[in-house]
Amino acid sequence: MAEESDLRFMRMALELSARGRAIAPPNPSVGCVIVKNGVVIGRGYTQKAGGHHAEIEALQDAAGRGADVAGATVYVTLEPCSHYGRTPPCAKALIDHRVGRVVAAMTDPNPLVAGKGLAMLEAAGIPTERNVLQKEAWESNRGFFTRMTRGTPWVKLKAGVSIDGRTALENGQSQWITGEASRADVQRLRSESGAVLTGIGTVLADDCRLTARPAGRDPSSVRQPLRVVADSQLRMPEAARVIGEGGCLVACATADGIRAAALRSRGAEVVSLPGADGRVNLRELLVELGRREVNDLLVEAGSVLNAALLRAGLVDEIVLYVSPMLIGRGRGLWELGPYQSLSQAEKWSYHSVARLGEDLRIDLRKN
Ligand code: AOF
Ligand code: ZN
Repeated sequence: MAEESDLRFMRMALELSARGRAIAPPNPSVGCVIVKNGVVIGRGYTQKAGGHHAEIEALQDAAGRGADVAGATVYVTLEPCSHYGRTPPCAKALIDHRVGRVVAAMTDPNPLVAGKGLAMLEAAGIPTERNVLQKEAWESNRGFFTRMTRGTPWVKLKAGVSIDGRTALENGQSQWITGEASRADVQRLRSESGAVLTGIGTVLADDCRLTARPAGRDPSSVRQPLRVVADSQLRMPEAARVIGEGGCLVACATADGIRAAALRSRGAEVVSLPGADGRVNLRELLVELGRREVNDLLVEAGSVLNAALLRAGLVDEIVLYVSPMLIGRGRGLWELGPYQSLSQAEKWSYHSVARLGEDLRIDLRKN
C-alpha cells in the first residue's frame, strides 16, 4: 500500500497530465511532479509529439526555479521512457540529474519501453515504485494503452439525445437538442481525439466539418483530428466540408477509381476496405487507424453506422448528452434488434453521470 503522501503527489501528477491531452497525441499525455523535503519543486506534462516528455518539462521547471533535484522524488503517471524515439530517454535524464527515487503510476505497455525505463533507474541505484494509482493512470491514457495492446484505438461513440432517446425530429432537425455546455464538451472531445468517424449519410445530410473548435483556444494552435468517413459506394461530394485541415480519410468498399481520383484531387485519402456484406469492414478500418497512430476515435454518426459498430462489438465507451426535452417521434440512436428476449439486450454500465448545464452527460462502458 502506497504512502498517503505518494498518493497525494501522484494525484497532482494525474491532474497535470490532463493538460497535455489535446496536444500530446499520438503520445500518451503524462504528468510529472518532483518533490523534495515535502515541497513540489518541479511540474511538467507531455508537450506535442516531438516536444518534451513530462519528466523533461518538470526537470526544466525545477531548474528555472533554481531548485536542485538531486535526491528528490519524481512522481510520474507513466514509467519514464528508456528509448531514443522522437526524444532521448527520460530515464537517462533522471539518472543524469541524480534524482533519489522514482514513483510511476504504471509501466509503459509500449514494447520499446515495457519495464526497461524502471529497470534502467534501478540499475543506476535509484529505487523505484510502480502501480501507485494505476487504475486512474490507465483511465487517463486508455486510448494509447489500447492501441499499444490491441493495435486499435479506443472507440468512443458520442450522441446528443432528448430524454425520449431521439437524436433528431422525423424531418431531420436536430439543432439544437443539447445545450451549449454539452456542445462545448463535444469540442473538447474532438480536440482530444486522433480521429472522428462518421458515415456518408451524416455528411450528405449535414455537410458537417467535424473539426475541433474548442472554446478559449487559438484556432491555429488546435491539432485537428483526422476526419474519417465510412462511404461504401463513394457517394461523397468533392466539395464536402469534411475534407479539410487535419486530413480526411474516406473508407469505401468499391474499386471505383474515377470517384476515388476525384476525391483525392480535393485532398482526401481514399482506402478500399471491403467487408463480406459489401460495406466497409469496420474492424479493418480500426486496424488501419491504429497503424496511423490514432489512440482515440470519436464516433459521431447516425443510427446505421452506430448500430454496425455496436453489433460488431467495436465500441468501448458511449457518451450520451441527454437533454431534458421531449421531442416525440424522431430518429433513434441506433437500429438494433428486434430482440426476442431481454436476455439478448446489450448490457452496459454507467461509468459516470454528470450535470452539464441543462443536460446530463452519461458515460457508459461495456460490461
Ligand atoms: C515518457 N514521458 O511524457 C511520455 C512518454 O517518440 P518519443 O521520444 O516522443 O517517445 C514516445 C513514447 O514515449 C510513447 O510511445 C510512450 O511509450 C512514451 N511516452 N514517456 O517518459 C512522457 N509521453
Ligand atoms: Zn520520456
